[in-house]
Amino acid sequence: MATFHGQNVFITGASSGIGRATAIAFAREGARLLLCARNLAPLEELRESLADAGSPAVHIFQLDVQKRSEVEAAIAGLPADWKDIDVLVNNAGLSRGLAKLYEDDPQNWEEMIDTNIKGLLYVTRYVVPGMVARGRGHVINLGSTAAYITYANGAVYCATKAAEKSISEGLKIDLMGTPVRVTSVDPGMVETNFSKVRFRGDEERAAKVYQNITPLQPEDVADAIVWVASRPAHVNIHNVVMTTIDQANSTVFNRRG
Ligand code: 8X3
Repeated sequence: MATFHGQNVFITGASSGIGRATAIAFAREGARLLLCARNLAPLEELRESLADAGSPAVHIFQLDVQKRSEVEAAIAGLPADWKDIDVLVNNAGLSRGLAKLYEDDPQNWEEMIDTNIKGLLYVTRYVVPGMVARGRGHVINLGSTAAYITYANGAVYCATKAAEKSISEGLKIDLMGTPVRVTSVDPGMVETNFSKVRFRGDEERAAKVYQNITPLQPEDVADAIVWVASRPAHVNIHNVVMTTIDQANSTVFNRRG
């Protein structure tokens, strides 16, 4: 029997990158998939391949995690057979800009703080009570090596990931006495549209980020997420810090050539 047979796995920001790869990885393990993203079209496109990969049921919905009342309503309004969430992957997140803090556009900060911190908090707030009530559940937050060492021109992005690290640690403490697990999966550089989003579509600048380096792929991170979620129920993996072989921490890279 597949590891996640009969379990509901909820992934935010599932339309691309790590979220998409995680959906496919859980589909292969037989999970029922509850997926949301700001754009519905890529989720619609993904639906068939998830079924092909082995997911017995997929439920998708449009959600911007930055909007608290919409998050609350969407989770409260889930169909009965999707309400019992076993695994929550708080993946939705983004970076905007790479600039000196004192010169940066504050709009960039709003988007990162509202998505990476507040969005994660809202989803967690409305999903975790059900996990506690049912006596089962696992929250997996997407962190970053940026939480551990701040890099140049990335003060606010790094701060949002440092906040995610504190939130994951605090949530684990608050869940003591319950069987609900908390994990922060903290990758370094991953080849997704992360840099394209950061540079607002500037493909040339985004491509330079991954130049002369072998970055992690979204599937590498998805693999770690499924691994932490498939440990025995009494095992809580707190953090997975992972980078490509060409990265030592958030500031040290081995660029060839
Ligand atoms: C993503 C890692 O170092 O590219 O969180 O910002 S980094």
